[in-house]
Amino acid sequence: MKKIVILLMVLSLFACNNDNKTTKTAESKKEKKTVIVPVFNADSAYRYVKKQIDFGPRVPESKAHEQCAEWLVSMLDGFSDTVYVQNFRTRLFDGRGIDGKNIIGVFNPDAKKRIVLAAHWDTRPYADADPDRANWNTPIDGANDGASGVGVLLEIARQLHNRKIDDKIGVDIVLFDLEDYGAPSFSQYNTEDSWCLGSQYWSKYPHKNNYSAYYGILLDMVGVSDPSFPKEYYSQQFAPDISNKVWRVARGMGYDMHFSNELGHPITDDHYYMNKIAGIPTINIIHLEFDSPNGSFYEHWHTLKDDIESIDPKSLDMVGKVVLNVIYNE
Ligand code: AHN
Ligand code: ZN
Repeated sequence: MKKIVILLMVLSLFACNNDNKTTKTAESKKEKKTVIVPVFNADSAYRYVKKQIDFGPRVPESKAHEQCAEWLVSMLDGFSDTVYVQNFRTRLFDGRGIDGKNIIGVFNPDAKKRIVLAAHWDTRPYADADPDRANWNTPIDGANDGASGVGVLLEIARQLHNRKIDDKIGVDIVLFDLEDYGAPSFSQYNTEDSWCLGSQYWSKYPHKNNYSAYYGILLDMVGVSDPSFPKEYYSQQFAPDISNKVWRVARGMGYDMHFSNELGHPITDDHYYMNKIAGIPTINIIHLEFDSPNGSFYEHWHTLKDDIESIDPKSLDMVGKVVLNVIYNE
């Protein structure tokens, strides 16, 4: 775990082509940036996913939720320059008041150009998509739905700690709470704005006054085998340049089978509110299936089978490597 292999990459993305002169000038040399991108460790990310699941379902206000929060804070504290714990109180779909906790790790706090990386760390209290209705009120492990994105981001945090990113780039890792407590499908409650309560709160009241970022990347359900990441609809609406850039990098790395240029369905996820309320152009890297019976989500979504068996370290690796490549080449 202490050993880090360094990969040398030459960035050609921003190389300018409008120079037809045969002599190389100092100017044209400057346009090529040599960047060292640290190597994402899939085993480490996988352990971070497993660790979360071992706490039990992280349902807000439960013991497992509290213990997991403590662990996440200590991890980000070890990796980042500053950790913010944003405690907030909000309302659930049924009007009940509930406490939540967004956890934010900040790298290079003084950099003006910032990138925000996000995932949700809470898990759904209802397995309301389970084939067995007796399970509908049972909380889920959320291995893919929640833990996968957080596991990748923790490994990215570890890499950011080991190899400092350019001083001009600030990175904020935001772990949202209360993403997955939306109105159950078996209830009569209105689902509108009942999801993503942590990101709605943070988008209204960011951890720092006047906070903004150049762009954001949300990771949701990035852990299944042979994933398909079409360009999610809202990402393409709100942040087409970011979406296109990330997909270009991914496809350039040989992941074109997984990062297709197809347009995916709109998903009301944390990035929606980051775009709508905070005004940060944010994309969602989310596994979506066109022929899925449950509205484009993966087969074990919101069922008791969203457990560690659903997680393939190769997928965590792919997503982690793409995000690291994007941010270190910024
Ligand atoms: C809707 O189902 C509208 N939003 C769900 C977003 C989500 C739930 N992502 C993970 N779990
Ligand atoms: Zn969910």
